[in-house]
Amino acid sequence: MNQNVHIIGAATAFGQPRLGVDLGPDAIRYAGIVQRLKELGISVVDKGNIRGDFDIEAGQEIEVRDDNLLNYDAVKRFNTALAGLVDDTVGNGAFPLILGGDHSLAIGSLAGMKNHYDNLGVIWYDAHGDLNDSRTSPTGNIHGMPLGISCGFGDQALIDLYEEGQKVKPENVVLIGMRDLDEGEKAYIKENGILTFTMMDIRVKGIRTVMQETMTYLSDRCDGIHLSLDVDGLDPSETPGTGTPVVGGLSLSETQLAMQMLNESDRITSMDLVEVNPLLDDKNMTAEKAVEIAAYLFGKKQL
Ligand code: 6HN
Ligand code: MN
Ligand code: MN
Ligand code: MN
Repeated sequence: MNQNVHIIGAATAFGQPRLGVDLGPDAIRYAGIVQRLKELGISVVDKGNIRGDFDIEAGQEIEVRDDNLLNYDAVKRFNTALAGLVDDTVGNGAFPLILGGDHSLAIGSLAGMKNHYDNLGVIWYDAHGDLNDSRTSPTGNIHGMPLGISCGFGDQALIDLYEEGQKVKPENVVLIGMRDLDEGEKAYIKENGILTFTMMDIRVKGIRTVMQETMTYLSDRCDGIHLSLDVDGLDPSETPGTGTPVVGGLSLSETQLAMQMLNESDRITSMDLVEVNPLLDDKNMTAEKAVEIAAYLFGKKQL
């Protein structure tokens, strides 16, 4: 693992309707992310939150369009800025740790990674596939679309964000923790043969086997592996502070084991840690779990 981490606060809520997820990066900071990684011997630079004309005002109207892509312009501008920061971070030899913020930020983080990796693998650890486009989305919320967009499916300007074309090949994607897939997403997974581990698969095989199969699958075909971890991949009893919780998820200890295995693989190049919403949380416990998850990815062990 790259021992040189740059934290990028992606304080966006534009991809979904619940304000507060833009406070996620600061909630994770208050839960001690910098100190915890430093204790593990990691060099950490906190680059702060993305600034610009992105401020969210309380009570602001959602930009409603007739094409089922809510807050389209803000999502596009925010992700263009994020892509540039991620690109520079990797160019400087650091590991980008992107704190969210809603999951639409993965459009920007994957676009920034593309400049450095032609065959980037993506582990999407989430209750959801985030593979909708404007036609299949039941909500119009762009946080349900970033993986589809990055694979070249959906709105062309979002696909071409930062750099023209598809950022990730669907055959380089692994979905883990799935339990709330929309019909269009199921069809996309089948059409593209995306390696998918539902919660049912995890209950049958165990997380250890699932992670082994994931890394065996990605190792040879990919030049880097990006982990996009949505805290709603865990069960809401573990991570209640998130906007779209789904019961029946992964436990913290399963997630710790998964992260430990990813640490040992030494292949992870970058991470999104997203959908922490302190306004929906109980005493910041979701941000604290997020810190614990990151600590295991960077080498924390129980003994
Ligand atoms: N997330 N599939 C639903 C939708 O609105 O497209 C939920 C998406 C949730 C997205 O949790 O990042
Ligand atoms: Mn999710
Ligand atoms: Mn649903
Ligand atoms: Mn997600």
